[in-house]
Amino acid sequence: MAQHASQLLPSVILLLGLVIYTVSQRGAEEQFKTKPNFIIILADDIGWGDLDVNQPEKQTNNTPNLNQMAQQGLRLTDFHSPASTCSPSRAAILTGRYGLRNGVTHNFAVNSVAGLPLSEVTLPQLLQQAGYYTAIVGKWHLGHNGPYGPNNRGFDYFLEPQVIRLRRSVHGGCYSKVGLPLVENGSIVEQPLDLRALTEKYKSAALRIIHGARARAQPYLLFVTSAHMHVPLAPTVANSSGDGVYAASLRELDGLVGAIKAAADETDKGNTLIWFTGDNGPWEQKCGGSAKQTTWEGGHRVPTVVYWPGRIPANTTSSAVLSGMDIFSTVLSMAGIAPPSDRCYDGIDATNILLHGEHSGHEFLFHPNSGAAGKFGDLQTVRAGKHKAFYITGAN
Ligand SMILES: [Ca+2]
Repeated sequence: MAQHASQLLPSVILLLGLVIYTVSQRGAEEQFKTKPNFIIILADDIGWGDLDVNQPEKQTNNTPNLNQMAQQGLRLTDFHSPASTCSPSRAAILTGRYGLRNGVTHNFAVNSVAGLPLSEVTLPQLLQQAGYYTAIVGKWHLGHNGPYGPNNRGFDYFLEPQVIRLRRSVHGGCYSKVGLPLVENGSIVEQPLDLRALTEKYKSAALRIIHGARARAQPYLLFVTSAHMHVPLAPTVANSSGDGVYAASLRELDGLVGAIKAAADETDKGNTLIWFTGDNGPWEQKCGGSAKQTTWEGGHRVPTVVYWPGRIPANTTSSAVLSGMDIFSTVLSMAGIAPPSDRCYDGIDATNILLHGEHSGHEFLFHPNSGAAGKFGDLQTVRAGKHKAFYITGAN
């Protein structure tokens, strides 16, 4: 009898293993069905007023898709980038922490050896660990060497024009002839990159990611970090000049947003959150002293629209004081993921503001110096309610 039982044992273990595997697969599939997808679109150097509906009196029509997204979702009118330049803002968005905590207070340069400190835990890392497919399409700017690249910081996939390697051409200060590489998962796939064809590449990669994740029934994080509206502006519309180039670039960015939204709606409408915002304000040439790098409003108040049909009430506006750092806490909360408890976070969970019409944002929101004056990263401007105190201003 004992011998008979011992002969049966391997079969029983095998059967049990199959049952556990099947149940766990079903469990994973059920989980995927309920986990929302997240698309975060981060424009570069975009101005608050570049969104048509933020300044209706100007009667511009450069952002019809974003206008429609605002009409079908929530427009946040008092939303601020966490810093007034690229790298510190992106680091804070992905970690939910000010640069003084996450270590990124300056822009990384072509000769920077490191990047976002490896001790930092990123939003894509946490989502990836929870079963999400994670992808970044566009500018990374948080370290381009060795372990500091996107694949090692939580992204399964990246497609990045390495703008950090951009150098001015000697031809009259123009940007026309640069050896800019397009990098996909660590390999150069095009060099020099044709900037005028870049938006189409962003679009096809983004749509491939959305459709691919849907085909696998896997939730996803798609982080689209377009180089629009950062110079050099290179819209596909030829022969533009002056303001025409800027407006054409804006319309191109808006078209990209529209294509991504259409793909999200087509594949998983009602289960996909789209959050559009900017990494910092525009160049000084566009808006005078209140520009990127400064802690004046133009430096960090960015156009922001959040869209989730069926979950976020349509055609709503909130003036809650919010920050790009809140994306970290809010997305994790919606995905049912708790961030590591061994560190402090500066972002807040804005779920109730997005989904339930609450209006209580940050009681205090600090704006770090981003190169205009004072020490990089120091919090020397603070917002409290309708008041804002400057301790060091920089440009006027
Ligand atoms: Ca920027």
